[in-house]
Amino acid sequence: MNEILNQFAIWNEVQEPQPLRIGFINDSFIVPAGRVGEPSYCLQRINHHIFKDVEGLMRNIEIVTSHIREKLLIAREPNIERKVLQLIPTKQGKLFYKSPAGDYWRLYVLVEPATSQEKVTPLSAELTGEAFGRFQCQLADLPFDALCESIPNFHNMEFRLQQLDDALAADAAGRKSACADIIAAIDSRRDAMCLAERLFREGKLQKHINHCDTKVNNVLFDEEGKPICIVDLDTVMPGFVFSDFGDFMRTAANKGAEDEPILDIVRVDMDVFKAYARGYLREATFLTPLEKELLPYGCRLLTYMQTVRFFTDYLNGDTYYKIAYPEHNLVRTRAQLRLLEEQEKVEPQMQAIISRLS
Ligand code: GN1
Ligand code: MG
Repeated sequence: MNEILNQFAIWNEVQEPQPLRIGFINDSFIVPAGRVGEPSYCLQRINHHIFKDVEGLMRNIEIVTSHIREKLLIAREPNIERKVLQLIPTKQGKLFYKSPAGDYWRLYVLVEPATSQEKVTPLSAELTGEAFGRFQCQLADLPFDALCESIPNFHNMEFRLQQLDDALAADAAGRKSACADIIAAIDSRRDAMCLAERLFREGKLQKHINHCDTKVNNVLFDEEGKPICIVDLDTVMPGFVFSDFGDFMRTAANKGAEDEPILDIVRVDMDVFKAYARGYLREATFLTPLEKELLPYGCRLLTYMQTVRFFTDYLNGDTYYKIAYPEHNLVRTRAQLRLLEEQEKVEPQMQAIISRLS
């Protein structure tokens, strides 16, 4: 491990790296400072099986973090080092180090003191909405194609349905025949859910730089419970703004869990919806009228997309998502499908809230 650390251009003495048990995708280690007052670091091994273009991914992160840093500098913001992630290059000036073993490593300055949250309250949802709205706004003047897709077609609904169709045709795990109701529910919504891709092709809708993993645990909070920094930038890439809005609502504005087995618990949490939307719209001042109008659609879109992704993985025999028990992906699929139905019921209320806030 010291051999790896030694590749990076750090100037202070540090202690032995300690494994950090966060996230399922990369392996993270804290590298504590040798002396009080000097920076500590976060060392990460990037999962290059999921992120196949590490070079492109790291370039994305560098573009995004320097763009935000520049904005903060111009605004003469204090404590910039806590407000945007800072990559430490290697001594060769590269953004990552590829070890002789073929692993990819990167180093960030640790943002501290900071905490993260797994669950939202309406108050933290509003502050998180501001944080993600500000993040998108800071990046809104970057051309969307300045970044590559670190996972190609990640939030492309047409592509996700194609993957489902391939899984249905192969039926690798022999699970299809028992799932006719799910297939029918997905099929009846296909057309409506590919609207964004169609509007984009027709030139009626633009892409922006999105975070693409807008969960509350990807926001760091300060000692007073205020968001300071957006983290987990691996999936930052071009996309539709309402996808980020929708993915937060899918994960946070749900009274049940993402894999809730008791479907009657799954309901839209309108207090969280309202609070996040209020915070988000306060900061995301760059939205067009169409993008605002499509925010509730974004909630349905991301929930539908997750239904399709979990179901595809179930049909494939659980090859992508980690599962805790054999039917886990099926339970997840049904829970997301129920959330989608609940979102459809409250869509007019969601629309009314967005118009009131706009
Ligand atoms: C994955 O690992 P996690 O929870 O950050 C997935 C997201 C899904 C989510 C579903 C790279 O994210 O897109 O929405 O699971 N990330 C990737 O819980 O596939
Ligand atoms: Mg993540």
